[in-house]
Amino acid sequence: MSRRVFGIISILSLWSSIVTAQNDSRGLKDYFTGYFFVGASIAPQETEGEVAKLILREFNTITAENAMKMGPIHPAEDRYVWNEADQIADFARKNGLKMRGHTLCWHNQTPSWLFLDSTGNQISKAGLLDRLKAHITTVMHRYKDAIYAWDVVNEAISDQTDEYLRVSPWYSICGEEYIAKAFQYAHAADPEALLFYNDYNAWKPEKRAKIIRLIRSLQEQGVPIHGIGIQGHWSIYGPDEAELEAALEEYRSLGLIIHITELDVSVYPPESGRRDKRPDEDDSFTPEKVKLQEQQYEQIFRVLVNYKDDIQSITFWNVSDQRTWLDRFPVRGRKNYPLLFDANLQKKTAYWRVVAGLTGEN
Ligand code: HAH
Repeated sequence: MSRRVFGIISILSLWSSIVTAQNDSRGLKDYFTGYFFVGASIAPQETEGEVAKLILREFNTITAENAMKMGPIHPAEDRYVWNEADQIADFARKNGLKMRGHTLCWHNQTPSWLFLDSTGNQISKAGLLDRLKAHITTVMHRYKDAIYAWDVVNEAISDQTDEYLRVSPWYSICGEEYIAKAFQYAHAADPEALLFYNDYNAWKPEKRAKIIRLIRSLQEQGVPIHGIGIQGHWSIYGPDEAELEAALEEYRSLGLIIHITELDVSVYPPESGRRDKRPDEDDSFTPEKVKLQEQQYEQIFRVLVNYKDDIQSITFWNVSDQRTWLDRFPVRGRKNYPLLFDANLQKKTAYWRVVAGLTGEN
């Protein structure tokens, strides 16, 4: 072989190995280009080390799992704790990731001072709304340059059949009005931010009807709301394709941006009450569960891709099976395997089923 031909072959083979290496480093964000942003909720320590590498390879959007909730970030009326939230926002800024803010007004993980006045009695409606405004304004101003979309109100709808709004302290003290107020304060704090109402079980017809009622009433009042956050806390046992499609059809008719905000596919049937794991309960990831999860992820993404013009972003709730909130909820101490990466941060078979659905590859 002449030196010239040898040289050309070497260059070609080098080029092809570079292309292969680049292809190998593709992540979900690359497969989903042209469909939606894809991301995960994270903890501050995940902005470093192996998990950070995985996040940067796979995702182009993040959410703070807990660090921006009212309890952690605003533990006393005149004190904000910024370090954990800052660490996550800085990770997004430094790496050019999009970021969703979660969450400005929720009934859980609230600080103990919030609903009490200086004498320890329940605070007045005017007092609580002033606090809500101060909180929303301060937090949104700090992260204006990093966060493009906020879950303004989280989980305000009741799960009870004969009840519309959840009877939380927000509702008991302010009535329905706190919801519109939260959106108005948020819009004033950052007129550019996309503002979302976010809730779970949003695919269920009964809850869906209440969410639609709330959003339509906000729209009729001229309240600035731009999106619906559908928490995807789903399971290998449901929802099925028809149920998801019916929900997405109805939500898209509101003319809002749709975000799938908290996606995970539990390997257990849904349970409402909290409890401890029973000693005899098998919490291994059996071949049967593996198979059902592959099928469920494939089916979910088959539907979501068909709604790519309405869905802007999909966020997994946690990164990998190494650490997920579902290891504690609703059953304390029962291991769950709800994500696309295993406990060693490796891609699961369900990952490849999702990718194959997008690209036709295996
Ligand atoms: C979500 N609630 C919250 O929005 C999020 O902030 C938290 O980290 C985890 C889950 C979901 C939820 C549920 O699926 C069932 C009952 C209550 C709450």
